[in-house]
Amino acid sequence: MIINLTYFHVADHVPNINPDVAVVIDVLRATTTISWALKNGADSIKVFADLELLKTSAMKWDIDKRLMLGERGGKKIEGFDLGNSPLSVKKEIVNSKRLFMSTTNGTKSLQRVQNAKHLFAMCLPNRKAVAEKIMSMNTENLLILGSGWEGSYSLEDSLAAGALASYLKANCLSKINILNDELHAALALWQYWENDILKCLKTATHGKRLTSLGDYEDDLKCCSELDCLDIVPAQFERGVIRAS
Ligand code: 3SL
Repeated sequence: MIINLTYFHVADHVPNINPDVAVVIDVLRATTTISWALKNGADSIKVFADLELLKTSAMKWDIDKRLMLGERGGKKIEGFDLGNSPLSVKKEIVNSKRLFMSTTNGTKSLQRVQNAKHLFAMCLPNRKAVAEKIMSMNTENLLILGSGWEGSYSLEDSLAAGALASYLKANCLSKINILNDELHAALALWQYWENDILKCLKTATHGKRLTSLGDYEDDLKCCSELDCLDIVPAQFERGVIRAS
């Protein structure tokens, strides 16, 4: 068996195909927040690129069972229950709730590949869990999609794409075929930073952007942890993600 892997930096780079398996990465911070929210008992997360659609959809849900998460430019949106910090989705807040979520880039990437047969959200904490899930599926083609920042490259998403490819190459019985230069570069990036992930996140433009907005040290630490979460966030219906 062979698994063909491709990686695209941002949603707009993805060709018009409906992949078998897609993995979306937004290390800082959407997919890290999604993974922690599900770990802490959130029922599900519905993702939106558009804020008005989010509000309309949320209003139809029982008020005791819903939370609105919104981030733009790294900050919580006024009027929303939570922003986009993985530290804010505590058990006592999100347990058994439906989360309605929109972020600057991550939710856009999740929407871009929502026609994939299987769609997973990955961050560094659940890299191993997602990789093991893929290895159990007999897939032939895997599309990895980063989120970047407003259409441009981000270091931390490429680092995580390289981390996933590296795990698959080391552990999968199938032959792993790296199909594009973006993923070769991501693998090289992983080899360079794998022993100092936090430093990589702090070096990244988006890490610096967050740091300039306030005290995001604990967020960066949380987002840099590797293989500590056993949660695999998977799309169950269009735009809705649950733990699988
Ligand atoms: O771009 C996104 O989707 C967010 O994850 C950005 S932030 O980390 O909340 O600033």
